[in-house]
Amino acid sequence: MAGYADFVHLNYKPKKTDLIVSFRVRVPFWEPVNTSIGAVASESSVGTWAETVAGLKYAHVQKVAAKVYEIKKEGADYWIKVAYPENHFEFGNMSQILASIAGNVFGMKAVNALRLQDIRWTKNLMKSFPGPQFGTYGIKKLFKAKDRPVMLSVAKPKVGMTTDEHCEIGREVWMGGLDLLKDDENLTGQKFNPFARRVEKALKIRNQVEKITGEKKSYLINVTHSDFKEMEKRARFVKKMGGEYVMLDIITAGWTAVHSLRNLCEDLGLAIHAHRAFHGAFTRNPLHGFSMLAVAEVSRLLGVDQLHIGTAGVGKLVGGRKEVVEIEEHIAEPPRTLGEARRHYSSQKVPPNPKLHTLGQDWLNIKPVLPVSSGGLHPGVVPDVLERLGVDIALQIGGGIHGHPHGSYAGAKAMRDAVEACLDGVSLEDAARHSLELKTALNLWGTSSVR
Ligand code: CAP
Ligand code: MG
Repeated sequence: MAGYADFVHLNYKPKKTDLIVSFRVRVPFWEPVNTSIGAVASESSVGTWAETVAGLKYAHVQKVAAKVYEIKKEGADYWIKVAYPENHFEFGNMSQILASIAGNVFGMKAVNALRLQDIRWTKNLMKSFPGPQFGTYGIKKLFKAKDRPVMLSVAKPKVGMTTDEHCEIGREVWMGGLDLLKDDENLTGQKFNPFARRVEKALKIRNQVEKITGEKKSYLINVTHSDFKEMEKRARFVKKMGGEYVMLDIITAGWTAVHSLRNLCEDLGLAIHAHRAFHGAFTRNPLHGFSMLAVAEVSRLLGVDQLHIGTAGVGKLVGGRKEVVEIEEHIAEPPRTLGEARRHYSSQKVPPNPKLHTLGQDWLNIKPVLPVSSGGLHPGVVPDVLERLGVDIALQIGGGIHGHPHGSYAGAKAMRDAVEACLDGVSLEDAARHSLELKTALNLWGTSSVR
């Protein structure tokens, strides 16, 4: 019969048609290793605790069963690789795929902790998802930003301002030189700032600023709602009002919302900005949960155009340099640092990284996703972020603009002057000689990270 340990096959050679998952497993002291590790493959594919389930011996069931084919001990943990025949899954159904590989397994007593580190997708499974509509190069084209970061600011305070106050901040950051205004993750359609009124008023101001500056400006409008019908209504309204983007809190809304919104945005021709609020509940603990790298891969397959990935250790939120650069390399082209020749869009093969236990991936011709770096940034740390993540990113600064002593316009101009200084190879100190706004920001926050 098939006990948990029967799902361990160390001589198995994975096929191209196997989806591969790398897990970190903390085995309870009282559990034999192969039983604990076999349980991960069993409970995430076809098995259960009862070894005498007759159907487990059927050949066609075994054909879609997972197999542990590699086990490596590292300190107190085991790093394992599990192969899942792709026909185990329903093609095009991300919710089912995750219900298998990232479902009950996290709660099993057979493991003390379990972390899903990376997924290597099969060609056929990847092709069953939409991928980004615009992706990095479509977004950069919109703003004529082929050799610079896209620059954006989220209005602060996060929520509570009136629609007029919020939209006036939009005017200031657009006039101050940024490409995008952004709603905060928890601003949707509250009474004090109703959705439709905000969209209408902000886009009217955006049109005025475009005329004055001659520059393309846009707005990341948060359509997140727990009722998809309402979300659809809001996305259609954004289109009607001439917006180019919708923003979605992908984790609190869920993968079905992401996939459905992606399909809708194909019809509407709207780009999707993916905010990842709530991810820290399961990505932060290196011993247990689901990695941000895996979240980023799922987001790319479902087709968001830009995704928050962190600040690589510079800002206020967790997410160290190695981890964030690894994520960037999986959703975007490898970082193009300051001064490097522009890299053309190409299918992107990411090599495995044994140190991080990531599996590598050939992304075929699925468009790259524009990485968004945000969280505790200010003009003084722009060089650090661009040095770590390159220029093919979207740079978001909220408090570091609206906390500027001379207000949001000055804060936005300080950010733009800092970015331009980096692209011109000029130090911020030198640039500040010609920019009172940047000088004031440096006097207040210096060039070090916030806590
Ligand atoms: C940043 C932010 C973003 C975080 C999200 C905030 O504001 O608006 O939501 O960056 O984190 O609410 O904190 P500040 P991440 O610029 O004022 O910090 O980008 O890591 O997903
Ligand atoms: Mg926010």
